[in-house]
Amino acid sequence: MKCEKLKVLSDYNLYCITAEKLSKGRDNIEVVKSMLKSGVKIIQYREKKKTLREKLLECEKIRQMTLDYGCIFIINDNIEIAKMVFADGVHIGQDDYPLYKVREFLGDEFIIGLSTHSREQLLDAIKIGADYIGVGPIFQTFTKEDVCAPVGLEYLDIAVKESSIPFVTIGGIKEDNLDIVLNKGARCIAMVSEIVGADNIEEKISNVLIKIEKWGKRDVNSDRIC
Ligand code: 3NM
Repeated sequence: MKCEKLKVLSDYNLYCITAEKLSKGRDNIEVVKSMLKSGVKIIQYREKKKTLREKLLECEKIRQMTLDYGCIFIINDNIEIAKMVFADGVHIGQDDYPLYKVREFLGDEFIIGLSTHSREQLLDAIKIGADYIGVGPIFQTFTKEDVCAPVGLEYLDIAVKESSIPFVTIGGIKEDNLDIVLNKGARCIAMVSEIVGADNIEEKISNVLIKIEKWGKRDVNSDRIC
């Protein structure tokens, strides 16, 4: 079951992340609806400013919506909410609870993703049992407040060569520079502002998916075993 879900992360896919303050007046629910209608297979709920209660209520709705569409649902940081709404997984950062504690709390069937920004963190994430990692920020981004300086394409090269677990490439990725990271070997691409801040989210996702899927078709080794 988890292995099946992880295929979405190791294959050519768009990984969408919410950010209500960048969503041009639309709320998270409306944005997620557009993502689902556009065929997105994995969505992360990321919301820093709301109360736990508000986040729980939104996540309950999004859990049902993602189930209806067969979409994987990951929650950023809030491991308790992830457990309460039976999400598919969580995404944590280097300064959050240690992964072994999150694993203990959520169990083996939960997907746990960890943000990494260096080769050292990548190797450590594999050792401590992350199911997938974030690799970034590749380019400059203003979406994440406490983010480190861009790690550049060099770190992406390292992830392509050395990551034995699925990785999601993130940070400053737009429709316009997407080909650069795909050409380097990135497969699952995370975008925040480019998608939630688009005037027409469905049109934007459609354009982005066409590009990503084109690279998938070119890649004869596209079926990675998890
Ligand atoms: N994590 P945008 S960069 C949420 O490098 C997040 O770990 C990052 O937003 C990391 O697509 C990032 O708008 C923000 O640049 C990405």
